Amino acid sequence: GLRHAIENGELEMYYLPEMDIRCGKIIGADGLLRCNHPVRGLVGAGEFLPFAEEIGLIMPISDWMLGALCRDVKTWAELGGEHVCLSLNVSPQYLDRGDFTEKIAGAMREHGVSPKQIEVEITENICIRNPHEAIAQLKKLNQAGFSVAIDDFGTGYSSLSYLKSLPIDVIKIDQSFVRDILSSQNAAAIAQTIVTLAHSLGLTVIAEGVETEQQREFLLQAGCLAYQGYLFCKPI
Ligand code: G
Ligand code: MN
Repeated sequence: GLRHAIENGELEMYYLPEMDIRCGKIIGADGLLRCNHPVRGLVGAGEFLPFAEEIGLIMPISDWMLGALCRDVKTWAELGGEHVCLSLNVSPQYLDRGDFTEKIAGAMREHGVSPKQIEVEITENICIRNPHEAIAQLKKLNQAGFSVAIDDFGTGYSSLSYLKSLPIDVIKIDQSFVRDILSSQNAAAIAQTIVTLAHSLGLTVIAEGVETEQQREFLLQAGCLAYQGYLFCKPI
């Protein structure tokens, strides 16, 4: 089914808004891939991307995502939307490809989109598979003007020392900490520490998976300035 998903037009981009935690203004959106399968319905990326990686389909699928994201950035601007940054969730295999930066820069030139309008989101684990290669790739992206976010922060295996050497701009607190923020002192302490750490490093921090007003309030008190999650809306 996956092999036919692209030709059949089953791939779709959904966007989960990212908000200023104080005023609720939309500052960006997390670009999430879905497969709208004729029988299974809407399938989340987590369910099919591992297979796509295994059978070598991650390249065409990621190429499709990149094109779709650029088109959507342009459409948003043409409709008179305020400047927001859409994030592209990049799979490790796609980043490993040596020409990633050229690829993304080429797609943006083709669609007339500026690097300021796209943020590249990677999970921490990318960094440990091949740290030297990952650092080199991220530096190239950074030099080309793209901002880079570390997704699901706190759940991977990366060493804190990567934060020192990686040219990243944004840390996204994993939703597992946010989910337990009011019921677990440990989760609360970890979330608070990530916020403090990020700010000390001069990075932006976004809390993921915020579902209740109480969680938002806690994060606001913790000094977190941005969030995403079902409290505002589901991916649209
Ligand atoms: O990879 P990343 O951590 O960005 O994963 C985003 C996934 O988490 C998406 O599939 C999205 O639908 C889901 N998600 C986003 N916000 C929430 C939330 O507030 N609650 C729950 N349960 N899931 C969420
Ligand atoms: Mn993400």
